[in-house]
Amino acid sequence: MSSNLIRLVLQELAESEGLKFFGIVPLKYDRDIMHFNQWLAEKRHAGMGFLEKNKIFRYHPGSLLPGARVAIIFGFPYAQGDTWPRHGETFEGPSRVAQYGRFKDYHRLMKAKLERVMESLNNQIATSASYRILVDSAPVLERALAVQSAEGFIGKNTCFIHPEQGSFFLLSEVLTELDLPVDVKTQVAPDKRSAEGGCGKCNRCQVKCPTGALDIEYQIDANLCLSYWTIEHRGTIPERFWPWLKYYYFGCDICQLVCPYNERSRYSLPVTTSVREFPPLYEVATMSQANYEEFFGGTPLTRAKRNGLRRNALIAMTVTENSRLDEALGLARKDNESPIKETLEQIDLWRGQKTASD
Ligand code: B12
Ligand code: SF4
Ligand code: SF4
Repeated sequence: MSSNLIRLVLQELAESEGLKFFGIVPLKYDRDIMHFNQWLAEKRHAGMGFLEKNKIFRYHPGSLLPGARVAIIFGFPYAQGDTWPRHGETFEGPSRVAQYGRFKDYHRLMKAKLERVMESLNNQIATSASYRILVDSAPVLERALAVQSAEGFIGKNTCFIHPEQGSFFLLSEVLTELDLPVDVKTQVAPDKRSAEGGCGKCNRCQVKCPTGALDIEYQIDANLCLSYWTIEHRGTIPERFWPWLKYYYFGCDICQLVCPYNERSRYSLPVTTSVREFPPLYEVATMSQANYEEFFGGTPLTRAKRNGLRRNALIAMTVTENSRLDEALGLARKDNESPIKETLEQIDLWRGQKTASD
């Protein structure tokens, strides 16, 4: 089968599963490893010690599958219609969950889809070549791999953006023994904007990031990123970040919502994937282990763990002066668990200072 035909087959198979096929790329990214090491050396990864581990795989993604020759890059679209307000409107509504967190069993779902794509590809080209599916959790630089495909570029918000479809998709890769022809890429100059993408002079994400986490273009400072604090961090959240939990109590989509490439959001979550409704903040702040499993089991929110979500909900209730805050605090005071106990102390101080200044 010719290489053009293989690409068409991959595209069709991906589309039949509600996925996007981005391309076929080589298993190396020397320049990005340099950026990555610099980023770690400058401690921009905050408390994410896991990024310092498994260096052998991060440096040589091919070592995750003996005999691997290339990676095939796929995207799972997840936009659900959220938009950033323009012209003086406000970002209304209760504190929310970032769009990628609103559906269940992403890893299992994606793995099953990619299994079917690869089985079918192997059948069609009559081979039993081995492959390995990487869904989110692998110790590789997924964006550095993806950006070598023919479609897409890295924006100043550090996301991998498709010039026509935006950035609301999760990345997955399949490493394969197949000797497939890799993409020939039209290089996108970062300071230009063209049909292939590029930010040009736009800096909306930098200006709109509420905490200055993107002040250096193309590099994120996780120490300042709300997504880091509300998902990855295990202790208490410094008070300077609290005001922004009125927008999101899990993750943050602001630097993507403001991006002109996402204005059209033509990508959206496949209709077969159901979006989860989450309970009000009071329920989250006071949930038992059993409630936690019922509300959030199988969703990306489990990354923050039960007490991380309770902490976030208590803070969001505090900054929005939720009418059930005292009730929630009363229940939370009955346990001594970390980081709830420390967060309660911070809340008392916060409310004391607010009363003094009123
Ligand atoms: C750690 C991590 C985080 C951290 C750090 C984010 C970050 N930008 O690195 C935190 C917790 C903050 C985070 C947040 C989010 N994340 Co995250 N995260 C990861 C993870 C596990 C590792 C990323 C990593 O290695 N970062 C280290 C930096 C240095 O590497 P990098 O971002 O790939 O760097 C690229 C560029 O910035 C560039 N670069 C780096 N330094 C420099 C310097 C210069 C001068 C230049 C020119 C370029 C350059 O080189 C790299 C690629 O070419 C990946 C999965 C994976 N294994 O890759 C998901 C991943 C990046 N996250 C993802 C998502 C969806 C999110 C959120 C949207 C979730 C949310 N709604 O809250 C936010 C987005 C925040 C943002 N603007 O990035 C997706 C992104 C998909 C996409 N379309 O890009 C990924 C790929 C997961 C996936 N499988 O889909 N995440
Ligand atoms: S996810 Fe939010 S806090 Fe983090 S860089 Fe983007 S806008 Fe800033
Ligand atoms: S908002 Fe503008 S600067 Fe930021 S990633 Fe999008 S196009 Fe690039």
